[in-house]
Amino acid sequence: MFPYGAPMPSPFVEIEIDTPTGERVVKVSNPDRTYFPGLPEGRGRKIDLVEYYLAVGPGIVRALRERPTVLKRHPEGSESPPVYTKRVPKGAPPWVQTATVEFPSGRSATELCPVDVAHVAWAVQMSTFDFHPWPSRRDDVEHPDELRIDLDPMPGTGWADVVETAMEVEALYDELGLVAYPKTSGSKGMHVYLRVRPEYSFLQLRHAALGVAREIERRRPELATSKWWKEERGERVFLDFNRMARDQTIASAYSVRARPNATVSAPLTWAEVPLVTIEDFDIWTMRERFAELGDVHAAIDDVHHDLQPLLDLYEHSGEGDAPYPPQFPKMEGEPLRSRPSVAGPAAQKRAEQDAHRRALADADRDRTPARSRRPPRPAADD
Ligand SMILES: [Mn+2]
Repeated sequence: MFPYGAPMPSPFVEIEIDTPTGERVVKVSNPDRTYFPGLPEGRGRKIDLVEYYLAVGPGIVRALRERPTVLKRHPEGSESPPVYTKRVPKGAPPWVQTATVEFPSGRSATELCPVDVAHVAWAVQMSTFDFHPWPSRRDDVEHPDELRIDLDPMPGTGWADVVETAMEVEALYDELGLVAYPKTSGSKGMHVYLRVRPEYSFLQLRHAALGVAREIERRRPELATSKWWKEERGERVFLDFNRMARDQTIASAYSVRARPNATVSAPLTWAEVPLVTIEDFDIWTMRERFAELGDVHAAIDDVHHDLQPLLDLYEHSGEGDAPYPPQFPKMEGEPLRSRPSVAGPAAQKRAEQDAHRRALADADRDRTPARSRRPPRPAADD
């Protein structure tokens, strides 16, 4: 049937998926390909990833719905480097929804904009492991509705410290009448999400994240830090405010991480936070949990909060803005982007020259043909 020299057809399965706008058929090629070689035989295949996402469908759709989404793909499996895909390729099925976002350079990208679980399955066919949605939605991309506090354990700290820091964030929010939602990152840390009214700028959300980070540091200086420079962080949990810079993203709830045991970012209740570990939730245990409990973040869209109490924290800190990540041009309101240990008149001069060069390069880039430049990548650790 396939004579010598003729290409073997690649195996595939077709999955029929009901959506609110009709049935979609997603073709999954090479369903038996191993994506997680660290899992037992037949537990970490491509088709297992598809079936996981279908099993938590309402949860992953709630996390991604109407959000421009960057796909973190691992075509060669969990042990290979990721490919961050911002642009939906030509040849996507006609029902695939997109959203166009603009970058400071003036360039734009047409990103996947999931509206149902068929979009998620199609992304997994494209070897997507985790989903990195914008904190805003398609109809108003410049006004985020999701404030994300990202807790990263620094060397010398561990999960217990992350948990303690998360509970401090919860105590602060509780005092302010804010209802927030915690989840494991699926990697090493934890994320705390707050729905806000979509009427604030990205800069305001960044300021709010900085306000929270500094307040937690003020309350628990031995436990938590808001310092951008690693030399100043010490053995503390870092509240990474730069995740709220425009065009920075983190892995969504239910996202599968490229870790040997296929851990996932697990939505939690606050009561569960002190009782669990990252490893409690993988593509198999989360399926069981979801079948039993459903989405424990199902109410996240019910209340959109006023951001002002957190903006007040930022103002009261009196410290102004903080440095941005290295790939950003000099940003409005940003202080000297220079490590304190090298700060001084000479460093000041160098930083000003760097900023000048970045500004020139940025102006230059605006005249450069789009395809010659790569978009900034989300940071690898979140
Ligand atoms: Mn993180």
